[in-house]
Amino acid sequence: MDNIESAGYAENSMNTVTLAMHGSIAVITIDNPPVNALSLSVRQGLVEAIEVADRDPHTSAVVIACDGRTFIAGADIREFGKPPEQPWLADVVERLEDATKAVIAALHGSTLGGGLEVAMGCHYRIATAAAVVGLPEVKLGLLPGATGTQRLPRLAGVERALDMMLSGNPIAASDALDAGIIDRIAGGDDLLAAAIEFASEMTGNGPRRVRDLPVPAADSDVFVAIRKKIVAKTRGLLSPEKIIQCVEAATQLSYTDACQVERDLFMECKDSPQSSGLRHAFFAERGVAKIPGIEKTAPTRDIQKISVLGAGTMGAGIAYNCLIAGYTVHLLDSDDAGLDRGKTMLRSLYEGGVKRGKISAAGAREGLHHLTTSTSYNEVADADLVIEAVFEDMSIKKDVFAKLDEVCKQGAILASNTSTLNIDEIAAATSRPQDVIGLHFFSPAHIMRLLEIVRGDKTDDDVIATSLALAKRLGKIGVVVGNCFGFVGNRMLYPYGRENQLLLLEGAAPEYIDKVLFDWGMAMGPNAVGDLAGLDVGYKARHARTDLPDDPRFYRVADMLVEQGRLGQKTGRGTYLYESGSRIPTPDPAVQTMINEEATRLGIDQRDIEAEEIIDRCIYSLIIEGARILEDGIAIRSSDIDVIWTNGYGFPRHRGGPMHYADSIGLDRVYDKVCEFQKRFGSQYWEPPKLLQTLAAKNGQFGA
Ligand code: 3H9
Repeated sequence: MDNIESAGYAENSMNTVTLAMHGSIAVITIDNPPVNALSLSVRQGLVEAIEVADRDPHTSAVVIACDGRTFIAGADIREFGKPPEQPWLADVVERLEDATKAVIAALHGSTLGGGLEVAMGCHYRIATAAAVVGLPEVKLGLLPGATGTQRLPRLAGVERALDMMLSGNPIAASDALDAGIIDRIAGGDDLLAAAIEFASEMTGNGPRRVRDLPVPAADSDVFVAIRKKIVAKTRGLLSPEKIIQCVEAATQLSYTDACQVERDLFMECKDSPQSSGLRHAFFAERGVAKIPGIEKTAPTRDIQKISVLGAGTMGAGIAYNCLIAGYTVHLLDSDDAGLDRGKTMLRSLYEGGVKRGKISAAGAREGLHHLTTSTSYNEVADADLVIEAVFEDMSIKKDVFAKLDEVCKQGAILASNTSTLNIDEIAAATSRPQDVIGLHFFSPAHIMRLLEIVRGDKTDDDVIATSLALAKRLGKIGVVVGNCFGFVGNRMLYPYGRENQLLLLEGAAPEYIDKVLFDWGMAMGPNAVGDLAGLDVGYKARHARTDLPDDPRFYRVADMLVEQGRLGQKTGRGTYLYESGSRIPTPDPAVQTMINEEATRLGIDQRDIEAEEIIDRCIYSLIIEGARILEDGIAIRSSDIDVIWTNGYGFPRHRGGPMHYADSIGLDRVYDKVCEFQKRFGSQYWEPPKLLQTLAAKNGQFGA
């Protein structure tokens, strides 16, 4: 292998792109860890290298490959917040395609976004069998902006291309081969050798340019149908509609004109607050694993067997989650009836998994083989991790942990799935508080991605590191939080729910509040959520507290509903009515009458309340509690709070999370609004936190 310095190129200034000869094949290699993103130096290096290879008389064909764990995983997302620098990626792609010699992309790992656009600018594509390819830009509020919206329909057809770009999900190499996106799957395990061989074969064929392929015909019905299909899912998101417009342009305009449409719409998306929110969410989720004082490589404890205590909905969901992640699981309940319920639920979760194609029938049978159940603690003795999911009651939890302390082997991790209770008090029931941690799963446990990892005062670092690794293996995002009532998520839920409850008394109908917040982007309105979760859950938690505000309006409506046996969906009646077996809420005039009468009794003058006030009071109450959580050191950083609310509480991801949302509107404006609410509604709930005041005064941000 020779460098072709004689031809004027060996490597670019940042060493991210190199060019070397393998016989007459020029191999351009990108090495830009961790994911070979298309940073400025890579774009420059690619242009320089292709120029050299193209004019070198000894070069017959060119291979583009990547070092490290993946081919190019996309544009460098960190550059999107900065002024763009030339060469633009679209020009790089065009330059590769303009080459007069065959250019072959050799794909391994994840070829995503701009990476696939580069590959589609090459004349041929070969991939390893394990490679995946996709255009995930939509997940970042973007569209494929380097000719991807024009190239993919030419290769894969309009409908397949729309499906890939609107879902953002990658597809396997074998599917990409079927769809015509790649030309060959490398047989052995030496991708480079296979790519060089492919290049030698293609030398005689020369370039085959995707832009010269026709766009397969698609009539307008295709676009009508796809818009209809995605409308409910995309709810006000900008980029899915723009992606459709780009593909429509591909079917109607010349390649050059349609590329201009793509360019303009890409810039609109890139500069939108939605994309900024989604990009923030992307990096925030990758930031959570960075725990000050605990290295990513910190030692962890070996977890093979997990005991789950409590075979209720939550316990069975956690057990299922652990089983499909490949752990050996033991499920314990106090009686056989409880265990039977848990086993039935586990079986039906497996059946659902098989039906949805998430797991094979053989996999389901195999999974159930790794499950044991018992009503005795003896089987817990050799568990590496115990996850307690019994009633949310401190005295019961203390009894359980005292028992675990007696029976569990030394070094076992003892975790509580408490959603609110003091983890240090639970740990104090054992002689080994260093092994105790909170693992707060969200319901349904096998679906919700969030895991709040609650570190106690004495929790060992390796217990935290093990919990983070466990979250990853369970397919979850683990966020380490401190110990206080409700931790981060539920602590913030209190003021949010409180404002909803006050708004009800002040005259806003439940269905109106829910619609306003749903339209703003929340997955569900707070009243529908309360009915789904069960109003008794919050009731019990509130009534176990001794520090509630002295305010007869505080969660008054929810308390009355529970006291009337209206617990939510499970009783067919909560804030709303539910027909038997239905989850669709119907407003109940009797509830409205009850609220109105209670408002009169409490001396509250009901009024018309604008949507803006509902949004501001609910969302700003979240923000100021988030600020207090930061002041108290309960969250490590504000973006962790955002991850919790976007993944556990249905906060719209395109708004980034409550703290990013506050940063995006400006903390001075947030502070002014909080002061206005303080004047209107009093200091009991609207005292601006010091942190907000300080940051607002210096034009700062929570996320700075
Ligand atoms: C695009 O291409 C637009 C174009 O169409 C048009 C342009 C004009 N940039 O996820 P991981 C970092 S939009 C910068 O933990 P994994 C990430 O932050 C882009 N950085 O690894 C993390 O850093 P740190 C379309 C990036 O193995 C580290 O890499 N492409 C980028 O679990 C490891 O990441 C995408 O949306 C990036 N593009 O998963 C793909 N990607 O260690 C986005 C990653 O400091 N990326 N980083 O925390 C992914 O989906 C996953 O990272 C991937 C690897 C599957 C590749």
